[in-house]
Amino acid sequence: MTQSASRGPRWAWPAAGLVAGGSGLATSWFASNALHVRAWPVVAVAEWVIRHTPGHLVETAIKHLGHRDKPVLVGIIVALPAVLFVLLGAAGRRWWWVPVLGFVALAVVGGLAVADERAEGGHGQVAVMVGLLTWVGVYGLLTEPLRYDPPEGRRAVLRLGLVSVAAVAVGAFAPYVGRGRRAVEAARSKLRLTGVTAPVVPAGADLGLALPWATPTSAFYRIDTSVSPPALDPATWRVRIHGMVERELDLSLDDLLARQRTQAWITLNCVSNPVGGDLIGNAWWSGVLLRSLLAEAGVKSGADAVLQTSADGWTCGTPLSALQDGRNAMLAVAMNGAPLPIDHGFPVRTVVPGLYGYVSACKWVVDLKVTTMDEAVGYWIPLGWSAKGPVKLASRIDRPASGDVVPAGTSTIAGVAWQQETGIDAVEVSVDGGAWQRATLGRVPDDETWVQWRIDVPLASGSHEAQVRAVSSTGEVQTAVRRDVVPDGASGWHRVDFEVS
Ligand SMILES: Nc1nc2c(c(=O)[nH]1)N[C@H]1C(S)=C(S)[C@@H](COP(=O)(O)O)O[C@H]1N2
Ligand SMILES: [Mo]
Repeated sequence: MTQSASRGPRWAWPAAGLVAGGSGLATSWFASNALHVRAWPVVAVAEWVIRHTPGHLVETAIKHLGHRDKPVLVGIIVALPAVLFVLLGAAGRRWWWVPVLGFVALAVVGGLAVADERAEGGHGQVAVMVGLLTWVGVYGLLTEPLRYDPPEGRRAVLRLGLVSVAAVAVGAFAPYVGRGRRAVEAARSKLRLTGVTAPVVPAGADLGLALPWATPTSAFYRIDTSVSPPALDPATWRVRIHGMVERELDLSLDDLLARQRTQAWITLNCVSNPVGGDLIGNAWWSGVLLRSLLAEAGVKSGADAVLQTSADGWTCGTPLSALQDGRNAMLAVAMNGAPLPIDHGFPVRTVVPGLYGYVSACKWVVDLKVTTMDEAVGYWIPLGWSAKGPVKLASRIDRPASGDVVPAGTSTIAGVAWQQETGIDAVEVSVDGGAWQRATLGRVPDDETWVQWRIDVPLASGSHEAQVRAVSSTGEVQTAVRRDVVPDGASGWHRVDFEVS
């Protein structure tokens, strides 16, 4: 190599950086799949960002990006290195060591994020190393023809093309190796759960006016910190119930299924649900009551909480009382008559009516430690959320929606109201600031679900506004005081503005 070398076409260097970078991501993705490591370094970095973002920022992200928050985050976390790959590749034209140093620095970031994944062993670092070796090796391979004097441009282009095709192939083939999500999806579809029945909507519960009373699984909201949900093999899944108990339990799925089963309609909702929001759903859950499992283990006196841990290291602390009183708190194996979808916690998750999901509804649950409330500090608590999360009394107008234009005459206003475990006694609607009028309620099997309501009001043409408030079965009237979702759930009346034509 001589100093006077032209080093080939200028664009070939950043292109080599980009293709080498992409190749490393592809081979590390392949290694993660082959080694059954959930946290591909890119995923690990994305999850690290989520984990270290204060609660109200996560909240803002959910508000502005809706349910696209994670695709957006992964997009950013892939786009950012892409820009770096291009810059590093270009710099390599003059200083060979810049891309090498850059690749090493990126690998260190990935390695630290993987190390910070609580549920991941040393395997994750193998994927990081594979990626780094690919980066350096492929970059060397792609730029080698450019280092001759005169540079062999055609050979460089050929290599760029071949390596790009190979990288895409490796990336695309990755999900087919190892016991990844696809294999678990197959095991899930083969799973036959006896005693799990299809949901039958109780007569009179669905008023047929707005959203369905029973939320279809496909429309059920999803909230978790996992960028790549754990794909757990039902054949090897186990849950351990330990801590302040007389007899530790260590159960396989078959062990769990051999026990007395329960089924119930339960409405689950997220503490991050804003007034009028849709982070709430009602499903038919099948599983085993936690109260009987805890009785079997024998809770020692002095315990007042259970620290739940998922396969991906997420945790939540649940008051023992909510798991031992009469409610249908369960380890659920099925949702709406079918095995839990992977995204909703397959093969087993916890469902506790009356508590927000962040303190109770552990998906992919693998560990239940009976302990005390000050020890059971879950994932969200240090990020600014309240340690206890009982569901607040709330209601929502689903029809009309804000901005709707409805025909003149009698208008139907309809929606839902909820306070699981407490129950709804009445729902009241005020139109254009007028007197509160009682709505008609749907019938519900018990107080563990939301309640639909409707009211018919004659309205003249023009702009109108409607507000709703619920009254609980203890006589509490839903507060008008507006509170943000942090730290323990939103409050305030939902209002819609609409036109009558
Ligand atoms: N493993 C795990 N379980 C989890 C979470 C999580 O991030 N990881 N999020 C919780 C929160 S905040 C809610 S509201 C519910 C949502 O359950 P869904 O996604 O099935 O609707 O799951 C809970 N269980
Ligand atoms: Mo949540």
